[in-house]
Amino acid sequence: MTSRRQFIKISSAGLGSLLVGGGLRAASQILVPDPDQLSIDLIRTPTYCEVCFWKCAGWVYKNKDGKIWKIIGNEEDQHSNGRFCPRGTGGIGMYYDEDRLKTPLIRTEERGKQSFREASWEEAFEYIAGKMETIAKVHGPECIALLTHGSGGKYFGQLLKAFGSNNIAAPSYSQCRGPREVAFFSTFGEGVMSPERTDIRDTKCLVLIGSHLGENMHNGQVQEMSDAIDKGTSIITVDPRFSVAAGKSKYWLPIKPATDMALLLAWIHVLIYEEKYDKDYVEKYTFGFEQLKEHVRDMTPEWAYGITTLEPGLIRKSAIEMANAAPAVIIHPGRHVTWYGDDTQRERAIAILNALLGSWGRRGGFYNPESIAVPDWPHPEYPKPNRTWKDAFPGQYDLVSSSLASGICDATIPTISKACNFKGWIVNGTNLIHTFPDQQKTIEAIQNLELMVVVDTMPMDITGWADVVLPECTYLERYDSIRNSPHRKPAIALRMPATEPMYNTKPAWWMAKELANKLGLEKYFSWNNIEEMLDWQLKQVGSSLEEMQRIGVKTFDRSWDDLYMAEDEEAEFLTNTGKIELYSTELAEAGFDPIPVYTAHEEPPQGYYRLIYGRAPMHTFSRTSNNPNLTDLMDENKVWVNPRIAKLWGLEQDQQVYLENQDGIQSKFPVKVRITERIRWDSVYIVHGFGNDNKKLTRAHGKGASDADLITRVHIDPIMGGTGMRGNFVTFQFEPSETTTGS
Ligand SMILES: Nc1nc2c(c(=O)[nH]1)N[C@H]1C(S)=C(S)[C@@H](COP(=O)(O)OP(=O)(O)OC[C@H]3O[C@@H](n4cnc5c(=O)[nH]c(N)nc54)[C@H](O)[C@@H]3O)O[C@H]1N2
Ligand SMILES: Nc1nc2c(c(=O)[nH]1)N[C@H]1C(S)=C(S)[C@@H](COP(=O)(O)OP(=O)(O)OC[C@H]3O[C@@H](n4cnc5c(=O)[nH]c(N)nc54)[C@H](O)[C@@H]3O)O[C@H]1N2
Ligand code: SF4
Ligand SMILES: [Mo]
Repeated sequence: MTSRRQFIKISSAGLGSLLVGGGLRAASQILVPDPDQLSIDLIRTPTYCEVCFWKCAGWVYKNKDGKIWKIIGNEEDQHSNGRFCPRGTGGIGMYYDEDRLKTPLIRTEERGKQSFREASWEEAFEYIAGKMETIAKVHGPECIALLTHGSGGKYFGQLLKAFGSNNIAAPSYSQCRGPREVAFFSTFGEGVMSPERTDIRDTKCLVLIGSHLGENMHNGQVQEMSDAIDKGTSIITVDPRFSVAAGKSKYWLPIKPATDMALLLAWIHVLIYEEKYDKDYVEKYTFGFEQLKEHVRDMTPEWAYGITTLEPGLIRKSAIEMANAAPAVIIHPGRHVTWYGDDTQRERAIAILNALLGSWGRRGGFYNPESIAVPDWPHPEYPKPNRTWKDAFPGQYDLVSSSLASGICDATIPTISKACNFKGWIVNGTNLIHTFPDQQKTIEAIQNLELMVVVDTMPMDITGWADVVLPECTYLERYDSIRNSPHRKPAIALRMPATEPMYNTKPAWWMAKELANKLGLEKYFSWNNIEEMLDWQLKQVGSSLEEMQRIGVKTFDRSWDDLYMAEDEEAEFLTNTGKIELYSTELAEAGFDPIPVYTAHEEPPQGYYRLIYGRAPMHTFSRTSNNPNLTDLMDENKVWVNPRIAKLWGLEQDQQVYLENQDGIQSKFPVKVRITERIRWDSVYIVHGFGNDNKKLTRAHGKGASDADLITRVHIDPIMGGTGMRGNFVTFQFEPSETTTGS
């Protein structure tokens, strides 16, 4: 029987070990306390982690010299339950990384040459404010956009709104979870949210479709999954790759990539035609069952077999397994779901399956999360912008509630038809060169800007394209916005500085406030200092800065006893019909398929393999690629190749190859081959976040290959504008081509 020990263990007080990947040292080993230090007085301050977006709350400990020593989870925190993942434990490396940005920089040569001179904060702000004012005068303030991922974005967002632009976007929507949010909204009238509202703790059957928990280390979910495995929960994993989760699964469905829709429709067929769905729930709460039934009439497991290569028996058995567990079953919606362009529809199929099994609103299915509203410091009303990014896409994306980061990028390239061209970008905590697909397009957009500001902690590929680089201090050296993400119980968490910022670095809130002063917008930032502002905010929700500095996390009671729907509850859903829409009236009105349809995707040409990608437990994208603690555990990615294909090409284990895609674009750097049965023959796999091309990254530069270099073909989701990135195919090359631009 599988057990938690064999799965993955999230470190308890930083001393746990990592049991994947074989032969890896524990993340904590390098941080294990020096025995001499154990007796000394430790000073601890609260924080929440910035190494990924799960935002675990923890404690930062310092030694008697006042040096940051270790980080451990806060026991009160629902995101971490007192335990950090290997990346969070290694987060200290962000602070100690000697390659950090140290002072503001201003570009001296043409963009992208990466030549800068050091500047004072005053000079940097003068430069930025001057350009912003010119752009506002000539083109309108709306032509400045904020592209942001991470905590400090809140303050730059306030600055931009005060300036007159609402164009604030995160790649975690258009390159990540947007399709699932739109799909769940159109089905249930609510989104999945972050952290996901999946009740893995109490589930009896967890179905993972490409979602690779265990490599995707989003903490609370991984802990709940490992406990669930201990309790005998059955896991069903659909993945062309034998993932860590697949290794713990009752059923692994090694699907042919890009065909998941056929499997989902066949599962729906089995549940309906073998009468395994939750009849009471469907009758009481859903709309469009008869249409759905008719729609999937011929979508049998035998039909899906021809498309997915999955045995019909396996499709049937796995569907029955889910039905037997219902309603304590989760067809996990995944998180990074911008795959093939029909992603909102695939997510709709997932939502429909959950509805048929009655898992939405049920224990062991999806719970109803609650958060606490923390009011903003009072400020005058923001000016009303005349235009938004949506004006660049007339008649499109009506169902999209958040701004599209990639939409802003597209609308920066001047064309006659686009009504809103962007002239200035403020980029905060997002490495857009590797985050957006189609790098040439990103670079073309940047080359059309009149102002490009990058706020970052590290010299990354994106900072190389900036006019002005603003060095932020790390999350361990600053206050930040209050974390108030939804969870089983509402809670807040505080991040405060454990120490003074190193070098000439500053927090985002300070930069935004200073820029506001320069732009004559000081009335929007009328607090004297961040402590005053946070204390005021915290007092509005019955706490105070003093209390939060002491406890770090405060959990509140729910205002309603509605974590799950009550049996026979008369529930009304926030959809057009007030029901869970198996047939989506909203999609129908907008001219899209109201029930998901299977469409075939392009196959790799002869000699090419589909490029798929994912996460490694010890890294977060390029965010950690230079982190001294984490590069110690993994300092490059490898390309996973099936033995059959390795033989065909005469590839050896660890041989270096270049990958070249269908458009003749080669990886900037060579990557080692990992020959493994764990990947289908028709695909290759790499971990995202490597192949960085900034020479100032002494550990990460040129290590491994970037999947983003090779994603030149993008399949845009017509419903929500997400960028499908898995329709690219690569072959092997043994020499760099002339166009290879790595330096
Ligand atoms: N090809 C490809 N593209 C992808 C993905 C993929 O798997 N493959 N994944 C997609 C997904 S799921 C997502 S969510 C996005 C994520 O995309 P990003 O959020 O852009 O990811 P990172 O590469 O981690 O870039 C983070 C940047 O923030 C900087 N940073 C770290 N800490 C701080 C800080 O405290 N302050 C500031 N100001 N900066 C900081 C880092 O140095 C780095 O430059 O990418 C998407 N794009
Ligand atoms: N350690 C670590 N954890 C992270 C992150 C990180 O950077 N590092 N990033 C976080 C973020 S922002 C996100 S969005 C999540 C993303 O993580 P998830 O949402 O869990 O996964 P994806 O990135 O969508 O998908 C990766 C998996 O999809 C499989 N796959 C590829 N093509 C197909 C296909 O056609 N069908 C099926 N069924 N499977 C396919 C791949 O083999 C791989 O196992 O991870 C989060 N957790
Ligand atoms: S999951 Fe890990 S990296 Fe992400 S916030 Fe939590 S401790 Fe940090
Ligand atoms: Mo993501």
